[in-house]
Amino acid sequence: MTPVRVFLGRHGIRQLRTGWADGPAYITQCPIQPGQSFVYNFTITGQRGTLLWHAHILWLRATVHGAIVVLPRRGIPYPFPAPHKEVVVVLAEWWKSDTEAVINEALKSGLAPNVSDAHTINGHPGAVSTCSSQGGFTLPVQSGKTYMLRLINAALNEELFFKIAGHKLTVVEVDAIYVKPFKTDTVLIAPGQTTNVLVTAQKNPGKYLIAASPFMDAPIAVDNMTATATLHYSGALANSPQLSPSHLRRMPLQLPINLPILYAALTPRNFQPKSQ
Ligand SMILES: [Cu+2]
Repeated sequence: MTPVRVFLGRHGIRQLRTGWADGPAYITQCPIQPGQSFVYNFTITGQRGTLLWHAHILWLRATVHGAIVVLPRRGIPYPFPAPHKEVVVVLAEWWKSDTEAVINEALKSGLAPNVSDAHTINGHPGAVSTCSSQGGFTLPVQSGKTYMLRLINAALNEELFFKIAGHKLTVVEVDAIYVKPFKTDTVLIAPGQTTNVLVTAQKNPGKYLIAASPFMDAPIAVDNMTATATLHYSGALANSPQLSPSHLRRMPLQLPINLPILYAALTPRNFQPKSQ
């Protein structure tokens, strides 16, 4: 791979008095040259929540990205019951080709860039017929416990639906701002955005499909691959036998009903919580 210059940006961090260290390359700062290093030194004041950092030059953000988790100040609780566990879930895209070649070709031809070959949930596309890794990301849960998923859309350009079969999601935070909690089947997240959801393992112990698929309401090409992961119950409900790993493997995967399809234009509008 050719060495490339890179610049890292943090979405949503208020860079008080360090604004020179955030923004697109060549505007507020020169990119970091190959072989060089740069330490971003900034103070986060009065902020907490889930945010995204990614490379901010050309299309390097396709793979150079990650989560920023700012916890509340010590002793200050969440404005909702504390979850049993917190899990970062990064949704992204995957290309077979070099993404720099893809964007350079588009800039040269003036045509839309090629779309990605798969979507991913924590780096895995899940059960995709053209991919040798069939496993995908697994979210282990214990019956009766509540988990907070810090969902991040790190895709380049695509808005993504997120859904877990049989389980409601309670949205508690969007873009590092607490919201009045509301329940939904499906979350829609735009690139660069984050959503924290609570999910309680209160269904029959088993395996449930987790899915991320794109939303597009314009007649342009889009990667229409659905990324999948699995929610696994590892504990047992009171009065029900402990599930052994081999038993769990044999259980049928519970599929989500009504995963929004591409061009499901009504869904984003329906997703708006009712104002009260
Ligand atoms: Cu950005």
